[in-house]
Amino acid sequence: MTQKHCILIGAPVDCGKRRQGCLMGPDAYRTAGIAEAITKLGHTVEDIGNLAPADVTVAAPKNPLVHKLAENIGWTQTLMAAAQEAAPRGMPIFLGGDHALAAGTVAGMAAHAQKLGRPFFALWLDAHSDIHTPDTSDSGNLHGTPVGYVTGRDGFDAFPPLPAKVETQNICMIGLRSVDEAEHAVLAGGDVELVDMRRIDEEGISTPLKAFLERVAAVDGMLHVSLDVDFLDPSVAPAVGTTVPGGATVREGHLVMEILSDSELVTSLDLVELNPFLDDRGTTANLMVDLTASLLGRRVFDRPTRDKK
Ligand code: 6HN
Ligand code: MN
Ligand code: MN
Ligand code: MN
Repeated sequence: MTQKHCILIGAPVDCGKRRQGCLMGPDAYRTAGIAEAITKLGHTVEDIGNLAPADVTVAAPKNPLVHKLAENIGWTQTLMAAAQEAAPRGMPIFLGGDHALAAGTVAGMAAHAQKLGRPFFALWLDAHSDIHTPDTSDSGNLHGTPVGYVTGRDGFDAFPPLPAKVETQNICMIGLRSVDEAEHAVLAGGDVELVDMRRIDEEGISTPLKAFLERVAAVDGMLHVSLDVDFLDPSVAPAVGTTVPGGATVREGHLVMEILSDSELVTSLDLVELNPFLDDRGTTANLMVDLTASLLGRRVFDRPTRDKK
């Protein structure tokens, strides 16, 4: 694959939910050798270290359950700027941190795409759809809201204004198996491409993924991938607070990454929800690094040209 300049951006976001531990994520990826794995594939790596949230003050949220609103907004501001600073120089890889960070990373990457005049797409690899608003969330945990924010739903008035809204028809969610009622209500009538686990069981994971990638390629789109640890089955990726049984296998995870790699369409990546405190001797951190390596070109064998499609 073409050589990339990968920019590692540590985002120790831990305010998107109550259970603590994701703040250790960036260092767990470094310990698992993410930079070395990427370098070995022939790419260059720059690690800008860990960022900190902007200091903001906000009025009390309408929904009293909402947890750490100001800190979430501060991170959104910081990461939106960091994404736009890094994107012109290479491929940003955001080391999370919980999924609340995607409000900033996705909004920032969408703003960058808009500047270039290119369509922007997002692939959400997750058990959850994360399309709540602070008002519809019944947990008050804002890691369940980043898709709501970037698609311009109402209820984010205290957040930074969106520089570029992400079109719902440009989003594909793969791995779904836990969708709240309020989320179901928006998704069922909408045009987000929804690939739940049943569809994966029946069609295989490559069919819907390749169909989505064809749409991205057809318009020379930029593609952001947001990989939540709980996309994977908890038996192989235990280090996450929101485990849902019946997730993707190790091979399904790698196959997605290998197909994405072949497509050469991915321009940014989030690695989110890793809680090293819950890990089993680094298993999950290592798996996430291996998946990143597959996305960046690691192969057992190259596929013979005659097979290529
Ligand atoms: N994640 N829908 C649940 C909630 O609390 O709103 C779970 C959210 C999970 C968040 O996957 O990053
Ligand atoms: Mn998520
Ligand atoms: Mn999730
Ligand atoms: Mn919920």
